[in-house]
Amino acid sequence: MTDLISSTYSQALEVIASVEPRVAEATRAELADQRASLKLIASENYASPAVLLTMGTWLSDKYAEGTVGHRFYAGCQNVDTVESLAAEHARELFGAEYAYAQPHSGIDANLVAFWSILAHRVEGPWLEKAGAKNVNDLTEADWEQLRNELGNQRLLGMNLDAGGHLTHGFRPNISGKMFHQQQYGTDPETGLLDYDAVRAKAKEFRPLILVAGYSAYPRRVNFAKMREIADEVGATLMVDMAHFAGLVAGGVFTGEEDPVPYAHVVTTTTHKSLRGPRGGMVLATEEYAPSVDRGCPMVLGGPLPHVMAAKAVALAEARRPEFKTYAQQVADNAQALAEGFLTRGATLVTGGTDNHLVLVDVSSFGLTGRQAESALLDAGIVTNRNSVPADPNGAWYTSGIRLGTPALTTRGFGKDEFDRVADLVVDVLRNTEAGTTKAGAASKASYVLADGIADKTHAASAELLDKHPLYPGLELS
Ligand code: DSN
Repeated sequence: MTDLISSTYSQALEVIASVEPRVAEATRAELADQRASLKLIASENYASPAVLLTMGTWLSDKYAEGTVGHRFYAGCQNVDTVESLAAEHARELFGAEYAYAQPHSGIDANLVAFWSILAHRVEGPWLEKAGAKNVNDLTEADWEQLRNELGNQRLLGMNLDAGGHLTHGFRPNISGKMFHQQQYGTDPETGLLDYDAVRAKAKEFRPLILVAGYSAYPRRVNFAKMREIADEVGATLMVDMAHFAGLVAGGVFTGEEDPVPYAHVVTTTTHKSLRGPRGGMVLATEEYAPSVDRGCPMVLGGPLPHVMAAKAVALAEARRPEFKTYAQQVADNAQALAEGFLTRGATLVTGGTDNHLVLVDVSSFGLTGRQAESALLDAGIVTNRNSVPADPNGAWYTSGIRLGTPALTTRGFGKDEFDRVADLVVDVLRNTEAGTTKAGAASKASYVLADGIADKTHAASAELLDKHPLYPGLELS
């Protein structure tokens, strides 16, 4: 099989090079770069060759606006097949009543969720009140009123610097403009979610939508409690599980930590811990299904059939028993990484992790997140800077770095290797100093990495990486 994959990719790159050699070169270089670096970005992974190959076909050439069996274009029978398969695998894998495989990304999935909740909760009852069957029956005055009602809804989501995502009501994102939004944070002492505080805020603010989920919170969430709060204030519970979908799929998050039985609408990406193609997905209860199903053309452009096909392949992979082993290892490795940092004196937000990521507060090393991220990159360690709660350095420079285990776990790293990774990261941070601007003023971006550290770290990483090759057996000619 690996010979077949090697010759398939080698020939494909030749075909590409015959038209635009620089694209073929960049594609080759990306493989080499990914093979040679410690990829610790918590939202990245490595999809299987089957998933990658599925994206490179003529399914891409088909327009298929609409939904399965109800398209605005003729000749969509094969797109119907792949979209139905993706949805079926998603329903089975997550135990969801309904799955929508069209969103192109996580942001798109969240937009579909927001608008379908608004359609279900606001537009539907409003049309009834106005005596209209659908929006085409409305007068200009009706439209004005409907627009006001849609645009005056309240959304309560997690603060960005507590670990929430920018689509959960952050002002620069459309979610922070289309909703009256408020945010809940985490306990200032422990960094943990305080459900009583969320409840108090929800009771005071009475949101239409309560959003749970995160992109940088290193702990699990109790979704039964979040649903209880949503019910108490009459809100729709929407959970964005983009980061931890793989841990749900792999049975690590079960019971009250599994959002699917508790949320009305669940959104996800498919390329993070779920290890599929780059894309998004929405799961919903039957009650919300008809409005989610209107995602395209409500807010989405034409679906990407080649990517939906790859989602079907990835979800089929995630239904295999070995995915459960993978997901458990992701969580075990995150524990090992956190312990590795703590034993070396680093400060972690919430003091540890029980999901797939850790958030290191690098201010104790005298650095901003931006300086730490850059120094680590020089040493071949790819992370991303991230705010910590009440971050004095804001969202651009930040005071933290976020590290996740899904990608290197796919390469076969275990707990010992993640302890070594913590060792390498701490060594780089200890040997980095904050720099100054050319004029000698303090700078949140400049840094000085001690001589020899980058080379030493590259060599130590190479030892780990060589033991766990990426796409083993794949050789490009
Ligand atoms: N960009 C993703 C992440 O890194 O968490 C979320 O959108």
